Amino acid sequence: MTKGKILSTVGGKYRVFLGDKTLEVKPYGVFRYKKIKPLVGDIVEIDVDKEVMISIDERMNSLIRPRIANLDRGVIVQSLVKPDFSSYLLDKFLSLLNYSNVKPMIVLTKLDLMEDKERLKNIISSYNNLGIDVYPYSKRTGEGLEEIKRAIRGKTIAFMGQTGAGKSSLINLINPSFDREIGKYNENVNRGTHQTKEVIFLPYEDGFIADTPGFSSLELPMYKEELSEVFPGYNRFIGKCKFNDCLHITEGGCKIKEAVEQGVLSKENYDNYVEISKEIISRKDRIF
Ligand SMILES: Nc1nc2c(ncn2[C@@H]2O[C@H](COP(=O)(O)OP(=O)(O)OP(=O)(O)O)[C@@H](O)[C@H]2O)c(=O)[nH]1
Ligand SMILES: [Mg+2]
Ligand SMILES: [Zn+2]
Repeated sequence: MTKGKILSTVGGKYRVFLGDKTLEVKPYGVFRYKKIKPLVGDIVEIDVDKEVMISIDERMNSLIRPRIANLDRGVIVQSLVKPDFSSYLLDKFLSLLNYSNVKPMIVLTKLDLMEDKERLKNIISSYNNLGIDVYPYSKRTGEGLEEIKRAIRGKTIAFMGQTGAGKSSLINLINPSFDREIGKYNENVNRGTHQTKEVIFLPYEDGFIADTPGFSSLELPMYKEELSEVFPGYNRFIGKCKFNDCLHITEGGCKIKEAVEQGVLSKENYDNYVEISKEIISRKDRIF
C-alpha cells in the first residue's frame, strides 16, 4: 500500500501525488455506500496496481468553500483596487478560516493601482494587530512577491478569495510553469469573470499551492453564536462579557463593545461583525 495526496479531481477520479509521479484512482466502492467523499488535499492510501483509493487519513482541517482539506495556511487573496478592497469580505473569509481551524494569511494584490497609501497602512496594521501577516504585492512591479514566496515555502497553502483578485496570476509569477489561465476584470459589473473553475494543488518546493475558484459572495455556514467567537480577534474575549451567551450587539456589560469604544478593537471591523451577524440571522433557515 502507498500513501499520497489528492491534487485534483478529474471526472469522478482523483489525481493522487506520490512524490515521484501522479496516479489517477477511483474511490473504493464502499466509500459511496458509507457516504465518504474524498477532498482535494486528502492524504489517502491507495492500491497502486488496482488504481483504487482504499482509505482517507484523518483531516487536520477542511474548508467547504473552497472544498479542500489539510491546509497549513489559508491565504486570502484580496485586491486593493478592481475590485475595491472590502474589509467586510475579508472579515467574512477570516471568520470562515477560524471556524474551520485553518490559520490565515492575507495577500493584498494590485498594489500598483492603490493610491491611498494611508488607507493601505491602516488596513495592514489593523490585521497585524490581530496577529495576522499581511503581504501587499503587485503583479505589475513584482513588489512583495519574494516575501510571499518566502512565507509559503515548504507549506501546504491555498489561495482563496474573490474572483478577479489575482490568485492565478500570483501562482504564475511564483512559478511560470504552472501556467494557470488568467481572467479579466469586468469593469461593468466590478468583478472578475470566474476564470478558475477547479480546486487544484500544485507541488511547490516541498509544499503545495492550491489554486481555487474565486467567489463573488460568501455565505457563512455557521450560527450567530459561533460567529461571536470566531470573528477575527473576538476569540480572546470568550467568557469575558457579562452574559455567557453575549452576541456583542445589544447586551450590557459587553467587553467587545467596550474594546471598540476604547479603540482597542476596530470600529470598522465591528460594524462588519454586526452586518454579518444580521445576515446569518436572516438566512439561518436556508443553510441549516
Ligand atoms: N494591475 C494589476 N492587475 C492585476 C494584479 N494581479 C492580477 N491582476 C489582474 O487581475 C485580473 C484577474 O486576475 P486572475 O489572476 O485571473 O484572478 P483570479 O483571482 O485567479 O480570478 P478567478 O480565477 O476568477 O477567481 C487579470 O486581468 C490580472 O492581470 C496586480 O497586482 N496588478
Ligand atoms: Mg483564477
Ligand atoms: Zn459581548
